[in-house]
Amino acid sequence: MFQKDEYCILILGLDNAGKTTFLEQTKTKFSKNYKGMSLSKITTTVGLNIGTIDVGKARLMFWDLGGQEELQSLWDKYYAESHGVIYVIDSTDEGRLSESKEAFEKMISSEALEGVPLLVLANKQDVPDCMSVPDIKTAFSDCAPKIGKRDCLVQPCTALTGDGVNEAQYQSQEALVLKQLAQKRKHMQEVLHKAHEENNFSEKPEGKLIQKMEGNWEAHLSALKQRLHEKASPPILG
Ligand SMILES: Nc1nc2c(ncn2[C@@H]2O[C@H](COP(=O)(O)OP(=O)(O)OP(=O)(O)O)[C@@H](O)[C@H]2O)c(=O)[nH]1
Ligand SMILES: [Mg+2]
Repeated sequence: MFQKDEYCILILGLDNAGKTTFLEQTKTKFSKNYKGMSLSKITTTVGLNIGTIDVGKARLMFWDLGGQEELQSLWDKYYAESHGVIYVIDSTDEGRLSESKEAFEKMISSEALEGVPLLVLANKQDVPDCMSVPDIKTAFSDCAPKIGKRDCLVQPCTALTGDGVNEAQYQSQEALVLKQLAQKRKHMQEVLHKAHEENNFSEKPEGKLIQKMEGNWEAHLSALKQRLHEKASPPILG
């Protein structure tokens, strides 16, 4: 039977950033016949909202967590299970941008999220004079070393109207494919190295195999990255 690839995506960010609005908007856009709650009726999340959508061959399961300070300590319970993180920023709230950056830095410092692709949404772009994507990138620029080799994209978004929501989903799906490839590659290498050790080969038999595999993998990866970057504003890391 045909089974979809399933991915868990965390939606994180400070309270009032627009995470639940984004999730509801996403469900409305991607699920036929979904009659969502009125967006104006959404109140602060105490606990967790879950939503599932199908995009192409992938099934994305979103976990939208509460962003209030005392709820942020619960975020890391979900890290180990997640394949991607969408981090939502309120672009109208310059006063809390440094607080948001601190929460972001703490999150990406967690070992459990190593290598997990990140999608940063500069939300509420409908509000005049809000911070732009370049403004937010500048403010977050010193996070680059901590982001490391992870894929990290910053996208403008208006969860309330749905602008940018399709692109956001597209990006996260592509980023997840990258993650999956990276994991496969790591696994293959581990298997090959183990085989080498167990058989005590005098010559490294896996050398060529890994080279071949890496050749394919790199080609696939760069093609995906190309597509990703064509559709998105440049990632934090060039
Ligand atoms: N103008 C504007 N307002 C938005 C947008 N997205 C969300 N909001 C508003 O921002 C407020 C907070 O939205 P929520 O979705 O509840 O925020 P949250 O991040 O889930 O907050 P917590 O659950 O407390 O962590 C609500 O009043 C939303 O209507 C947007 O794109 N534009
Ligand atoms: Mg919420």
